[in-house]
Amino acid sequence: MMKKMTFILATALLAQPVFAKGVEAHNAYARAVVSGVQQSGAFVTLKNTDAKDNVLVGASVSKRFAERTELHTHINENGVMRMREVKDGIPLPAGEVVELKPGSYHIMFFGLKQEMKAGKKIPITLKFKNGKAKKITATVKEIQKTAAPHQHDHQHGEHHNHDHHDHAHGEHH
Ligand SMILES: [Cu+2]
Repeated sequence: MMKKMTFILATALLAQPVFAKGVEAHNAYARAVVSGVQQSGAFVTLKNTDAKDNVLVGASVSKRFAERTELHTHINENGVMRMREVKDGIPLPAGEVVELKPGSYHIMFFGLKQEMKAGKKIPITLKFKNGKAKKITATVKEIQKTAAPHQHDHQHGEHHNHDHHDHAHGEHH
């Protein structure tokens, strides 16, 4: 009995450095857009479980989905939200959670080849500064029903819609 417990403990301790390291990805989703719209965005919550800072330096999808994938952020420029490519990547400080979300950091698709319908699964490869890569699957969902993504003048409205959606969802319960 003692021996067995010691063995389990030792295994757990040995296993820890292997499984606790790296960047975890949770809740990956992409914005549904109507047919003909060429751009969309994807979002994911990343947790850097390493003791070292890391950076999300790139993201890619199969050419079957989109021509090009970039990492973007939104900045407030004199009260107007504008989108910018983040050339230096998205910082992932050690031990911290970074949420890619509408109005903030996001993965951006250009030249969509397929309609981004709700429920569709998009495999995305994330690349990190430490040379590691991670495959995630984003589920397409409706984030905003009307305007095309990244009409940045409407960013404020997007937030309202999003909040409203969450609220409405809560009321169902
Ligand atoms: Cu963008």
